[in-house]
Amino acid sequence: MRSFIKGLSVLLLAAALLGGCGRGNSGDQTDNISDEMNNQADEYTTVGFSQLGAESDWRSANTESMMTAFTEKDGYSLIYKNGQQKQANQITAIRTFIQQEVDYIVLAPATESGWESVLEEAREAGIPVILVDRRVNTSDKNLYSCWVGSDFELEGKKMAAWIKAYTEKKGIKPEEVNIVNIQGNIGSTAQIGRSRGLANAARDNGWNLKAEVSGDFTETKGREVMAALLKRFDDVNVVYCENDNMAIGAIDAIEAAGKKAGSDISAGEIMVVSFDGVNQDALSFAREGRISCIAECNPLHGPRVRALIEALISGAEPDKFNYVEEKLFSSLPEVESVTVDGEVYEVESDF
Ligand code: GYE
Repeated sequence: MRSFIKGLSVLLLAAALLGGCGRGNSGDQTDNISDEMNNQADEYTTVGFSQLGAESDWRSANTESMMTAFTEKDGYSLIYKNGQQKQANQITAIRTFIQQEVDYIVLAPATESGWESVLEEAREAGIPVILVDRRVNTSDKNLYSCWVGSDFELEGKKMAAWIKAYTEKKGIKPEEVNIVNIQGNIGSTAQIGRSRGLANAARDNGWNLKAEVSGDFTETKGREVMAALLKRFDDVNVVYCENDNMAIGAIDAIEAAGKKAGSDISAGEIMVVSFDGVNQDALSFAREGRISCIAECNPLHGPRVRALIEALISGAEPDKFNYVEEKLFSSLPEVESVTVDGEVYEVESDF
């Protein structure tokens, strides 16, 4: 199919060259457009990128990283589609990419389920799919070439280990730890992993996980959900926010209710912890102690996806699952490192 496009381009190019003497007359613009299209088909590796939305600073940084990794100067033509948080939009985008006969499809899926049919269509069209950030849960893992992103459950486990170490150091008993989880979009890999990390730790440590409510990874929803939780419970002392944007919203709600976001739980402060470490305000909050700890989630996947595509182009078979390394950020001196599954993770205080 794609060699047909190339053949067609050659014909169109020949026609354009033959008609070259006509340049400067009224047909000019059309000629330029078809020339451009031919060049694109011939010279560039075309990549269709279905991004799930623009809900957070993490997402914007991720989109930006993709845009700068796939430029024409480096031989790529990137077609970007924003799915606006809707899987249906992402499915339409993938179908459009298939019709456009792109060389590669990169998918950042909103949620894990419901991808079988469209990925099957991409496979039938012979277009490799690379997953970035979140995952899909198809039973056939050969519906995509490979994935790159974070180990979200590990992020959750590291955060839980930090909470455990901190509260122990401060002499707070497990049964006095009253946590609410402001979750990301339900069914997304980031939510599933981070929620699981906390729920398992709460069960194992004997903490009270009082509620789990989705804040859709947005600041507005984070604020709304936290305001409602403060009305529902008067003893919450730890707020686990599955991203920084929701943490910023939650802190707003805490302060609007006349409480203080901070780590001094025994003095009635409400400890907020979160994930990402991309939003500059959140990082400043962490420096000031209004956010007690942030588990880093690295969004700069553009060059990683490009390396995977280049491996595929060269005929290599990249690893199926490619994880990025991440840290914990906290300006509180009490916890210097945490150990999860036998691995030691230093807590970075200089960020
Ligand atoms: O943590 C959040 C974003 O999937 C890792 O999605 C991503 C998450 C990220 O909206 O801020």
